[in-house]
Amino acid sequence: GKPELNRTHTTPKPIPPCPEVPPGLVGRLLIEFSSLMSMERVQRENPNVTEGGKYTPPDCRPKQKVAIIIPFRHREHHLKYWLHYLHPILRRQKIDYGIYIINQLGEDTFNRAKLLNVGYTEALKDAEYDCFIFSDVDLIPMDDRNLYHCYDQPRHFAIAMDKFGFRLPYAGYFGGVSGLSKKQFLKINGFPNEYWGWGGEDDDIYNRITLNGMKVSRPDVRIGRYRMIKHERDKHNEPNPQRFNKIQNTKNTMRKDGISSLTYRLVSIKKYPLYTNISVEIGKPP
Ligand code: UD2
Ligand code: MN
Repeated sequence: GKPELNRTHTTPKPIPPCPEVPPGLVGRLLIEFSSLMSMERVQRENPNVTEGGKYTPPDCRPKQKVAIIIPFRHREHHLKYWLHYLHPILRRQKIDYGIYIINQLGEDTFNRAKLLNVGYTEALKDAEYDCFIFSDVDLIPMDDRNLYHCYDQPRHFAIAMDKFGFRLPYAGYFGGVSGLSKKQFLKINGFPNEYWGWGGEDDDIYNRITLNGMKVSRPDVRIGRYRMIKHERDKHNEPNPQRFNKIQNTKNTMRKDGISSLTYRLVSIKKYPLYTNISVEIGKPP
C-alpha cells in the first residue's frame, strides 16, 4: 500500500503523579451569593469539565478517583452557585472527579442519608471510584487548601461554618461535607436508611465511625471554613422527632440498616455538562 504521509510518530510524554500539595492553590477565597448566576455562565466558565460533570487533571496522575455526591430536591438555585465555586476549586486541587446529584422524586419526607447511599451505589456503577465525598448543595468551602480527597480516617471537611460562628458546634459533629474511602464506607455498612426528615443522620454516621474503631479526621480550623447559602427549612423535611432515640441505638441498628439493606427505584440518569443527575424514588417513612 501507500506509505502514510503527514503523520508524526511521537511517543507521548509520561505524566507524573500529582504532587502531595497542588501548586496552583490560592488559599482563602471570597465567597458571596448576591451576584446573579446562570447555568450558561457556569458552563462557559468551565469548558474543560466533560459530560456528566467529570474532570481529570491533564498534567498529572491523581492517586484517587473521587465521586462527589449531593443529596437534592428543589434546590436548583443553590446548585448553580455550588457548581460555579466548586469546579474551579477542584480543578486547582488536581482532583480526578465526577459530580452526582441524587434527586429525590415526589413530595414524601426527605431522606438525606438514604440518598447518599444511593449516590455511592450509582457512582460505582458509573466508574471505579475509590473515594466518596458527600456534600450539602448549599455549602461552599472558603479555602481551597481544604482538599477534596480521602484520608487515612473518615474525613469531616465542614468544621467551621459561618452559621455556627466558624466553630465546630459540638465535638461529634459530622454534618455538611464528609468523605470516606470505599473501604471506610463499607466498614460502617454505609449510612442509615431510616432517618426520615431533618436531623440525626449525621450523628448516626459519626457513631458508626467510632463504633467501628475509626476516628474522624479534620482540617485545621482556619482552613475548614464554609459558607452556607441562607435558606428556610424546606417543605417535607421537618425535624425528625425520633432522631434523639435513634442516635442512642446505632450500635444495634447499624449492621442491619445500611448499604446492605438499601432498596430504591432508579428512574433516570441524565448527564449534563457540569453534573450527572440521578432521579430516584426512595419510598416514605413507615
Ligand atoms: C444540616 C447539616 C446537614 C444535615 C442536616 C440534617 C449543616 C451545614 N448541614 O443542614 O449535613 O445533617 O442538617 O439533616 O449543618 N436538601 C434538598 N432539598 C430539601 C431538603 C434538603 O436538596 O428539600 C439537601 C440539600 O443538599 C441540603 C441538605 O439536604 O443542603 C441538608 O438539608 P438542609 O440544608 O435543609 O439542612 P441544614 O442546613 O440544617
Ligand atoms: Mn443547609
